[in-house]
Amino acid sequence: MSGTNRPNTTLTRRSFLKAAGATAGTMGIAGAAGMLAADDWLAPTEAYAEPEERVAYTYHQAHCRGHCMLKCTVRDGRLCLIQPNDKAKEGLQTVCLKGLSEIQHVYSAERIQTPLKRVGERGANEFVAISWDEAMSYFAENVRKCWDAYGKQSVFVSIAMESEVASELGKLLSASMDTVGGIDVGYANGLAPIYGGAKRSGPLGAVSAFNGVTDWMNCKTLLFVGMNFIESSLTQTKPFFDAKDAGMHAIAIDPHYSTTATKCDEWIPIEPGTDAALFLGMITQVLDNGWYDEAYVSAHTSLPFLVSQADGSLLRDHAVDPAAAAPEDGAANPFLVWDDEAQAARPAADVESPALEGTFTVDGETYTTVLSLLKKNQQSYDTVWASKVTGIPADAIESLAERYATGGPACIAVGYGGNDKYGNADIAGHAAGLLAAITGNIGRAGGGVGYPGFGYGSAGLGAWPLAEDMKPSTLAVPAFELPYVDSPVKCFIGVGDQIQQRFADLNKLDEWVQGLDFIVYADVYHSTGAQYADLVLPICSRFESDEALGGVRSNKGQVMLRQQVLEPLFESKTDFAFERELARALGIDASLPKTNEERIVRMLDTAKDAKVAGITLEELQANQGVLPYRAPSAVPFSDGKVPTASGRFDVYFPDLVKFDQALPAYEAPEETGADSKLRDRFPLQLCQMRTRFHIHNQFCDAEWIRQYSTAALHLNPADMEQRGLSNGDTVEAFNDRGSFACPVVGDESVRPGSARIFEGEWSKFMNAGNIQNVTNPGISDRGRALLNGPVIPYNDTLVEVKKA
Ligand SMILES: Nc1nc2c(c(=O)[nH]1)N[C@H]1C(S)=C(S)[C@@H](COP(=O)(O)OP(=O)(O)OC[C@H]3O[C@@H](n4cnc5c(=O)[nH]c(N)nc54)[C@H](O)[C@@H]3O)O[C@H]1N2
Ligand SMILES: Nc1nc2c(c(=O)[nH]1)N[C@H]1C(S)=C(S)[C@@H](COP(=O)(O)OP(=O)(O)OC[C@H]3O[C@@H](n4cnc5c(=O)[nH]c(N)nc54)[C@H](O)[C@@H]3O)O[C@H]1N2
Ligand SMILES: [Mo]
Repeated sequence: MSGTNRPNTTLTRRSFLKAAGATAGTMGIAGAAGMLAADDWLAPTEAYAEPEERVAYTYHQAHCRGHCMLKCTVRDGRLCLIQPNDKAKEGLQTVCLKGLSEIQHVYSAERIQTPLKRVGERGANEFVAISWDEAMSYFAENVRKCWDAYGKQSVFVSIAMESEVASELGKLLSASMDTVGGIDVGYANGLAPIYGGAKRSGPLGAVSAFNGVTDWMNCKTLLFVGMNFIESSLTQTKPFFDAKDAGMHAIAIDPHYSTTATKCDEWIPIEPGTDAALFLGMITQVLDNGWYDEAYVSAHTSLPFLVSQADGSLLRDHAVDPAAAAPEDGAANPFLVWDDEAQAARPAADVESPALEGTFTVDGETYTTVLSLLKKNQQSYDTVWASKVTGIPADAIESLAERYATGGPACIAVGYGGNDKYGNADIAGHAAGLLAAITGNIGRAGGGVGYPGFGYGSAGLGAWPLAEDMKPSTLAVPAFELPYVDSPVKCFIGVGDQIQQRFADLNKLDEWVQGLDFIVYADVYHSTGAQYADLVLPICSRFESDEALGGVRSNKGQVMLRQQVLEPLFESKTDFAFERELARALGIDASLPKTNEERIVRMLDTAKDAKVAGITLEELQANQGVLPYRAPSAVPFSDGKVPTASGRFDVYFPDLVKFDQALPAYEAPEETGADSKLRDRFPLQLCQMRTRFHIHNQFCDAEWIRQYSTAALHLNPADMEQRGLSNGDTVEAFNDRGSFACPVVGDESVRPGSARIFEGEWSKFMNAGNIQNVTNPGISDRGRALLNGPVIPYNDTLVEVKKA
């Protein structure tokens, strides 16, 4: 990796002369040069009497929920100071230690400096440096080979959330794309059908039933369920503490004494993977005590609807045609309820107080209300049962249910980690949504259920119009099943480190990877996935751009601009520049914008959402690259409109009758469940979670961050003692799928019977192997029938641990 474009070659003549002429009064050039010998490409900024300084604004990473707007000071070509952008909205003038660490991290030794072509065996990590021109010809040649031999869907594009504009790459190549990703959809699979959330267009679908963290000011009781907010939403924790100061009672339900649990009023430890049982127990308690809101249930939910005893379908005005192109909604084909006065089944909209319970005969068939069926269903799920499954004392479940139902408005904030990464997460989501629905906590200020978003709704910007035929191909196989099933995919393009992050069971993955024709890795850092690639491409960080403008985004109630802070370091390019180069090499660049500025202006000009429409580039530039949304957001569903088939909260799922899940029915986790046979050999559940120090695999290499966080397996001291382990020992964690090794640390906050680790650690920072060597790729048949497909049950993983 020699001959790269070192930044000190871009030193201006003026600053060079100044550096050369510096005297002992400042810092001598000899001293500065000595200090900088280890990284000789750094400009010796310390040596200048009058530094050349400028300020520019950009946004930082988004996946940690931060997307902080940063004010960056560049001195003599080097990034030297990072502060929050003081024009950002109040409460969003944030930066965390990850942002501050960028002063060092953008210059990390792990940056990919130049395009690299594999020379050794796949996986051996041996490459030679090539030019961008060579890289693009090589890329285009291999894509064409795949197109000719197997068709366009043989090229698969997988994109990290952080990459910019790279989703266009999938369209550009008409490639197969990651539509069913198996990640962050577990709870949503059970929640979204209740409020009509669309199929994964955002994490919880197009609409969420979470009101936004700023609405916690109206909340009296907050449940964090498998949500370590203080670490995984670090820069947006202020609304939480403000609400607590205003009297909100917060409860963390978590197997471990998480950072969030330490900041809550109560911590309720729970057996991993059993959230559904807790919610089911709470529902029974609420129903038995009549704590549900009858008026709300009658008017806003499907609980009064009539279920056929024969086949579990809902009674409608006329029979549903299974072959119909689009399903009929409640306006075209009303859902019926029982009208006591008329002694007949009538459209829900026409009956003010429908029968909530009872069994009725309509046209000779027997029907029961959803509520009656629920009460029957719940007979198996009393609090004693829930206590056995969750390990939470029955009286604690009872008081929790009472507080939630009677101490509202109450909000349930669920995590994308925790139980979301279990095959039974949809059942937990269904039960959580049902609990919120019967207590009237959806569509109400201070209520809500779902993953905690910031609360300004999304406000999409426009898009650059590509040529008509530039659409992704459809892939019948869910992306994460690619390694394990037959598929047409022969070429894998990972934008961001997808091979390590988006699959489980890395050893199995390895076999698949060896059989592929061509693998590309386009990333900022040389992380684990790079080692499998045939071609590695250097993308630049959010601080760098070859043009004055690098991008535009809309998030957390603001439109944000990425200005050029630095010129691209080394030979790196923006995602946009890389895509344009590739399109040019393939001769398909005609419909692409010529510049990033052109693209940004178009995205702003064609934005339709009233919250962002009319915001111009000039206005953004005049306000340090950030502007607040123009219209406030309302509490979702507070207008009484729910985009489900019935227009109400649909808590009964007729499509899942065949899986016995029309109403939530408990299912234990497959691998880690109490009855699992594997428990004898691998007694520890492996919990993988986030840390405020990393974003998945990002910042693992950042030296300033490494002072605080390096790879370690955390065990309860009792489990350490049982295995004869001491703090700092190198241990091997293993199961039948594989193993990894790293230091072990005793930690009282870890639940006995679990081992805990921060996911995303690069292989090179482990003593051996990768966390992903042991993770569970298993998926269920029911999973395939769910709204967003099955989940990768990362946390449903058992291991044993021994001294390495
Ligand atoms: N074992 C285990 N695995 C897991 C999980 C788990 O709990 N356990 N969690 C899963 C979850 S929830 C998720 S969301 C995924 C996340 O996995 P990813 O979606 O891959 O994570 P990101 O943080 O979005 O992206 C990380 C990559 O993008 C690169 N990158 C950063 N900025 C840019 C850019 O501007 N351009 C380009 N091209 N690349 C950039 C980073 O260097 C990094 O390699 O991981 C999943 N993997
Ligand atoms: N700093 C930082 N922030 C991030 C990310 C990051 O990588 N770094 N990643 C982002 C992404 S993509 C995601 S998906 C989110 C995830 O963020 P979170 O949803 O907060 O997920 P985790 O940190 O995995 O786990 C949350 C909590 O669940 C607990 N838990 C584990 N198993 C169970 C269980 O079975 N039941 C219950 N009730 N609790 C359980 C864990 O102990 C942990 O405290 O974070 C986002 N924010
Ligand atoms: Mo995620």
